[in-house]
Amino acid sequence: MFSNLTDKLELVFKKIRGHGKLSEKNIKDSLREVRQALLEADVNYKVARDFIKAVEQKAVGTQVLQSIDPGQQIVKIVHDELVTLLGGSTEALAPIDKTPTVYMICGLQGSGKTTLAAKIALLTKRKNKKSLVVAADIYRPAAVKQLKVLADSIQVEHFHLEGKTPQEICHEAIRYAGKNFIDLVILDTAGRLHINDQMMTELEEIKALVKPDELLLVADSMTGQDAVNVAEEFHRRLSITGIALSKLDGDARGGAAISIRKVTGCPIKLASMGEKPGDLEPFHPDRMASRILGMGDIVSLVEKAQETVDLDKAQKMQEKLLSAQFDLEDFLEQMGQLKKLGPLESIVGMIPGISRQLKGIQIDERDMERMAAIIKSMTIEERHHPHIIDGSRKKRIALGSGNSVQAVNQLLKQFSAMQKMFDNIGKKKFKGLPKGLMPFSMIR
Ligand SMILES: Nc1nc2c(ncn2[C@@H]2O[C@H](COP(=O)(O)OP(=O)(O)OP(=O)(O)O)[C@@H](O)[C@H]2O)c(=O)[nH]1
Ligand SMILES: [Mg+2]
Repeated sequence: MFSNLTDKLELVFKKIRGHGKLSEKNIKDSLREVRQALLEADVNYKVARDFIKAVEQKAVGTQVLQSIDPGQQIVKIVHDELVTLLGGSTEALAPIDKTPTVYMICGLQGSGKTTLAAKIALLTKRKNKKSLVVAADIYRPAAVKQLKVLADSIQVEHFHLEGKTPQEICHEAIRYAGKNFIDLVILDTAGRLHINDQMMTELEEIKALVKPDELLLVADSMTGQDAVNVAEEFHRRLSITGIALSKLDGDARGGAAISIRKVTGCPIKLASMGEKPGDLEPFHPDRMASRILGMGDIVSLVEKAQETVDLDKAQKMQEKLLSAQFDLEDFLEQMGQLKKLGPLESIVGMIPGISRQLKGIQIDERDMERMAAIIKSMTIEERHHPHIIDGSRKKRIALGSGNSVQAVNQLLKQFSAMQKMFDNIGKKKFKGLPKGLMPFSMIR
């Protein structure tokens, strides 16, 4: 996420920290570089200008210059100001406290509305509440089916009426939900390529009819300033109540995420981090600021791990690792745990200081699958005692897993290197990580 911007800001901060003492000129020069980095990340120029002004006002004060560590102080001011820019505190979605509560989702074509509908439904299900996803996109032939497939995959009820208008479908869905004790109705509306009057009128009519408790706009963070302009227009016409930023897992430059709150005045409530129904997080301005500034986001990482990883197991694994009793069977299990957490790139970005080290290293999930296949072709004894794997065993394993002997050799080599790593620097390097998070150290 935003790796270019993060890299540039880290460089500026490194320079700032390098000065024992800071002069006003040092600060101004650095802030100019910060501003440049923001503009290159496609942040709205007015937002960037005001941001720098605010930071400068606080930074140039004598307090900073005389503090023990002025560089650190400036980084903190930038961080705090960025948190403010992103909205200050976390804003929750409207409570699900009626039968039914209604969330309406709108946005341009391809922004991620249908995917978001499923993501919210899954989140609701995890809170033991019943939701109904409603296909109100009658224009794109595959749209109804797409939502149905997603809904089936997470076992959530789906609603659609053939031959009716979107307004009728939404209206009927809410009546149906009321009768069937459904807690949350999620309306997936149709998008258009560009904002046009017909789409807006349809959305206005649906809104008037269903009176949604939450009117969410999905803004595609890959589209930079365009997303901000789109949000402004939607907000003007529909008074949206929240923004969901989608595709934050891609190589978005950051401009949309950083500017959208300030420009529209509308809170960002959700962050979409991938294509799967589980890839949704509440938007936390402070954590996002930390990620943007390359400080990682340990809090989200721990939460994610707690949701998906068996922490007891992780703890035992950590002990094994550190006492060098880690074998290939454990390795296989760790890969499985890691995969459950979601796209590797997005996990790596949450670990403080790691993202930069990993720059240029490709993490290929297919590599992991190949390694898993090789280990699965070994006997349990071989997994526990890799040193017994001789030439003929290697041939058998290669054949069994559909790989070459060379690939088996490579895996064994990597495994032994990893064992050594844990013996040497592992303990030192990762001692700052919370308990149970050792699996992440394997991403190296
Ligand atoms: N990487 C990534 N892909 C996403 C995310 N959200 C949606 N997508 C993908 O973006 C594409 C469009 O998503 P949809 O949910 O179909 O978008 P939509 O807004 O419903 O599109 P229309 O119904 O055609 O207007 C799909 O291929 C999704 O898998 C996300 O957060 N990250
Ligand atoms: Mg759709």
